[in-house]
Amino acid sequence: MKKAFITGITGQDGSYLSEILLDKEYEVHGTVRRSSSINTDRIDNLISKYSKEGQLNLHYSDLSDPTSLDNLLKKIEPDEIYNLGAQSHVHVSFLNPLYSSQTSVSGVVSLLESVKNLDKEIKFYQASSSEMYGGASGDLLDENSIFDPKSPYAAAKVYAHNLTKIYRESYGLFCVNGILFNHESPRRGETFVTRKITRAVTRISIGLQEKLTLGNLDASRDWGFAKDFVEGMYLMMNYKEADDWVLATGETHTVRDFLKIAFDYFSLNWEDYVLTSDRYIRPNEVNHLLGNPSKAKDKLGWEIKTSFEELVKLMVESDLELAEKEKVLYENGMLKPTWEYPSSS
Ligand code: NAP
Ligand code: G4F
Repeated sequence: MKKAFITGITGQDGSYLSEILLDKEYEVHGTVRRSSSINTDRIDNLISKYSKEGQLNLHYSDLSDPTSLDNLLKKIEPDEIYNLGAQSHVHVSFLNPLYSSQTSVSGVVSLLESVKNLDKEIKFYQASSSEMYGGASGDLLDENSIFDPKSPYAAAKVYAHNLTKIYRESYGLFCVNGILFNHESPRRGETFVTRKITRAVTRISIGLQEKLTLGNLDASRDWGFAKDFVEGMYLMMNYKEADDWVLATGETHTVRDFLKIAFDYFSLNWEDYVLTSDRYIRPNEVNHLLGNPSKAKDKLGWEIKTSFEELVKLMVESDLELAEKEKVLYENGMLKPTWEYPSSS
């Protein structure tokens, strides 16, 4: 039985990756941060199914704590490490620049040093990001495109990406960078723009919310389905050699395009409901991202199974179920309809 160690197991990608690895009979170990309220909702179904027999194990840790990570790696002796943990919200990284940077930077140094010192056979995956490109060129971006980070988040990701490559080249470690373009799902955090839209439109459609306030509607992103992308992580780690890989759909769409499809689902005109505010405008913006996944398709056999339109639909349908459950709480007087929700980022 192979053992995987995942930082960020409670996040969107950590939850999908755990499902894949548990299904392949891995023993999975993940780090969770202590918080005042329980933050394991994305993996609660997996905890119920797999933790009793010890196939899924959670450990308190934090990427800012090298000793804790090193102690865990010594104890667990994993075959593979997936470093998915990060303060992953780009706008928030302008508001908490040191914390956001330190999380990514300190985590990658600690983990790579531990691998180098403990066991050079351990494979290492780093969650790199299309944000590193900066999005100014309008080009089709691939593994050889230039990085031009526009946020504290992206600058820290460039550092982590470079360090991963440096440890691969300097010490012969199996270190992989997955440069993933935006990927979304019903498990996406509610303050990222896609989920913010699907939560809002479904609540609006049944009378629980009046308006949705957003920032830059002209931004365009190469948006795919998280489950498809996480399958790519597994393929990268099982390829014959470690490398840098772009995962993207090869299509780009604006925030307006996303709004139109989501509101059309309910035959609503998005312009009647959407407001804009400077509050959601970033100090520096990544305007346009479009990736070229040819290398991953050709060498890994990786493929996109879910189109942009299907992604919007599956997120809307999942959030509609959630909104209908919320409606019951409203009808029982346990919640009150709101102007909008959530109200930040
Ligand atoms: P996410 O849903 O925000 O999950 C982030 C995870 O990191 C959560 O488990 C979070 O724990 C954990 N975390 C945050 N700060 C931490 C710290 N100081 N120490 C340890 N863990 C910490 O992000 P995601 O969408 O799954 O993305 C996974 C990774 O891929 C991230 O590194 C992200 O930057 C990167 N990435 C994402 C995309 C995308 O489109 N989704 C694209 C490219 C790259 P809590 O649950 O306690 O908050
Ligand atoms: O959904 P977003 O916050 O995602 P962003 O900034 O592209 O970052 C995500 O993808 C990256 C990969 O490229 C990851 F590395 C990163 O961890 C994260 O997962 O914003 C997308 C676009 C931006 O241009 C933003 O300005 O949508 C625009 N936007 C417009 N109104 C908004 C809003 N974004 C948010 N979060 N909230 C708004 O109200």
